[in-house]
Amino acid sequence: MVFPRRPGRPHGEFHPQPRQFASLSIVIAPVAIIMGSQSDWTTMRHAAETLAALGIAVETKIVSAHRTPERLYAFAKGARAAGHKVIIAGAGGAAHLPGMTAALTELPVFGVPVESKALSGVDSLYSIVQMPAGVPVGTLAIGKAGAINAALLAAAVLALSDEALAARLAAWRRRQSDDVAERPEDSAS
Ligand code: RP5
Repeated sequence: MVFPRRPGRPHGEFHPQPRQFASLSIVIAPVAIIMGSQSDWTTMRHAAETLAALGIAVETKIVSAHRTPERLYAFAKGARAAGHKVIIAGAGGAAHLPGMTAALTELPVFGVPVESKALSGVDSLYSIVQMPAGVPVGTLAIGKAGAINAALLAAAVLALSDEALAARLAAWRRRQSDDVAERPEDSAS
């Protein structure tokens, strides 16, 4: 099945994992990456790339809590039925997207505070991390590190029920360890 590019999806990113049901081939993306603005994509693409490296299908979408509240409601309410298992939500400034999403779905939501120009992402972090008891958002670090770690955390959740993915995640971490030199060199950046 071919999924057309839809407006509002940065780069039309979609990494399909087809599953065969009789003659019908459908695509399910266990992870949805949503973000408040196109400007968040430079950060959130690191989450998409990390998931792609682990062979996990993702759907990416711009969903703004402030500018497109109805899109947010429709997305969050339909997320489970769409086959998503984990949602990664990145936003900057008055970053209500992860919290509002978590309020509208029981799926796990990981929030990535995007580094804002005015306050370097501290505003984003505070907006996301201080959820009142009862509606959790797993909050990651500000910026690229948070986007990558959100993807790795999503992968770890999915790996609980997917042994092949658990092996890929373990291999990814082994490679990361292997890449760390024993001693620093003058020429290394
Ligand atoms: C938030 O406002 C977005 O998540 C973004 O980080 C921030 C700025 O958005 P733009 O003005 O760049 O669209 O909603």
